[in-house]
Amino acid sequence: MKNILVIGAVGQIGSELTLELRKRYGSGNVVAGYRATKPTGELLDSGPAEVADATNAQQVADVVKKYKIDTIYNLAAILSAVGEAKPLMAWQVGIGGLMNCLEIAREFGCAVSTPSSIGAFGGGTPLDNTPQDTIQRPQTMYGITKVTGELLSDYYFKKFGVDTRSVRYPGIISNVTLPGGGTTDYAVEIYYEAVKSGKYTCPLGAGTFLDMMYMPDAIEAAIDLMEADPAKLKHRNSFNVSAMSFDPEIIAAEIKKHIPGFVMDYQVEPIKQAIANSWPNNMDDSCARAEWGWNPKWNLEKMTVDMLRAIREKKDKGLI
Ligand code: AKB
Repeated sequence: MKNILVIGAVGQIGSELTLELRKRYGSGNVVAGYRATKPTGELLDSGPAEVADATNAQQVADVVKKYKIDTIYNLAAILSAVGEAKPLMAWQVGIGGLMNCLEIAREFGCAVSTPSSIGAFGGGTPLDNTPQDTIQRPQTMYGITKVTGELLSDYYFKKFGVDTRSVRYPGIISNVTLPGGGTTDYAVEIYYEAVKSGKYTCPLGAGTFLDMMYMPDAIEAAIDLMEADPAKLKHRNSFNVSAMSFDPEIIAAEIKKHIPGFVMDYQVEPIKQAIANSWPNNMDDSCARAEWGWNPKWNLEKMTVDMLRAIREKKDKGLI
């Protein structure tokens, strides 16, 4: 029986991951950990919720003890664009929070999953078919926290036997909880604006290719890796995973197939563009496929149909 704590349970990934984990492992066995914003709706009603700020070791330890937690999904992070405006906070949340989780995991025997990101690349990384093991010299504070997080997670596995495993997420696209402060957020915003107003001003220029993934695949990746046979894992922190790669022109063209009048123009935001330029155009995720069976199910065409359907439903209900 697993007892799981999701730190950052009201965030973009956490809100959907928590519900899926509850379906698989039982509602009472998955604690939604939050900081300032209490969960609402199904997330609150379907299982336990506790204050568990990653930067507060005592709070996290108290929840781990109370619920006999054996697995921590640590999703607390300040995303890339906000991280450039608030680098100290990005470090404190990303690395202060991770160190707390790793120390608590060492003491209480928990497994830990702390996602890395395409942001962990940069500064000489080959940008096409980016290998699993390659140069990682990112120039953003977000990237620095992600590389450091990968190294610390591997260190705690090798030195103390803490079962750490993680993926390098690309941009995650979803229709439940909005992302905040990321460079890849445009790929979510464009769907909402297409439905609401039929037009979108893109902060990244044409030709900016980035890896992306639809939320159901992102959740599957997180859970499947934690379920994988450890004997088959040659890598641990962190695995390249991707489902698709596109630039703004390609996603706009896909949306136009469903909303013919949709128009997009550009107002490039220099900070976001510089970050995106340093990230892979497309990653090689063959190690994840070989070592634990990564196999995404959603491509751009299927995802676009589902995103537009879900956002139209929200619009019809007056939710957006
Ligand atoms: C961001 O854009 O900062 C994140 C990421 C790719 O890690 N979505």
